[in-house]
Amino acid sequence: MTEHPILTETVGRVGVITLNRPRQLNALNDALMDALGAALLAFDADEAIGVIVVTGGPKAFAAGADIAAMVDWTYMDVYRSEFITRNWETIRRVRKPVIAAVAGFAMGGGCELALSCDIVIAAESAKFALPEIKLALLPGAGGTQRLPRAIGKAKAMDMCLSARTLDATEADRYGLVSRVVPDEQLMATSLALATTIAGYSLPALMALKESVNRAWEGSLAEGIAYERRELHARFASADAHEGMRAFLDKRKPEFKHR
Ligand code: CO8
Repeated sequence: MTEHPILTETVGRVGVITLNRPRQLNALNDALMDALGAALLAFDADEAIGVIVVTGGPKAFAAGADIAAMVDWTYMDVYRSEFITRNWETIRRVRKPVIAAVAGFAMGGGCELALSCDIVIAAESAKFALPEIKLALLPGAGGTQRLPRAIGKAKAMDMCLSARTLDATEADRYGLVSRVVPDEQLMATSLALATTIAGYSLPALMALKESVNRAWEGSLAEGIAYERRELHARFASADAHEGMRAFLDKRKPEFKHR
């Protein structure tokens, strides 16, 4: 029997979505992203729900896009299938507040998923990185646009160009997360916060969320469209396929273009 890539439950007026590919550290394949999008839209439309919490497992929130799925994709594959556009625009359409409850790895697309949420609660074990450059790829789900807005250009460039990982304390200091809590308190804190917010007027919450997003989005749409084409173009490069293949083979990549 195939596992469902996400699990959903409701706790009072809070809709909880749990990413559920633990053996792949919740790598974000199309099935998971389609299910996540559908669950977000269902909770957004559900009058009994005021706030949505997205979480992963104790080891990983999500380790990024599924490298095993992407390794043989060509430029035409990602261009024609509208890789990312199809799923990630859904997250932006959600009008209710979305809280990311992050423990363990939030890498690549996983970090970008957290950045797409309205509030990020990090467990002390949380680790954030945009390591796509190690695969000769680049962040393609808003990372190059949202990260500089969240933590400033200098720190964003440092993270993206070096692929280095931030622990929860550093992420908190940089303003990448809203607060840090002990791992065992992650869900209780996130649910308590979500329950408080869900007690407020929903139309006011939605207007407030939209208004805050206006303040930081600016020309985000143009930036994201540009970023996406650049990520698609990576699939025309031998280095990207070598980077992904080397990861799966558990060896050091041999890039042609250095
Ligand atoms: N894709 C596919 N499988 C993965 C991924 C991934 N991103 N990450 C981990 N796995 C798999 C591993 O291959 C391994 O599988 P197996 O047991 O079959 O060998 C299993 O999960 C456990 O992983 P590790 O053994 O590597 O666990 P470690 O604790 O040693 O290391 C790390 C954990 C550091 C997180 C490591 O797994 C890692 O570096 N993962 C890759 C992180 C990465 O490069 N992420 C970026 C991917 S590219 C990307 O996100 C582009 C964004 C585009 C937009 C997103 C659209 C959805």
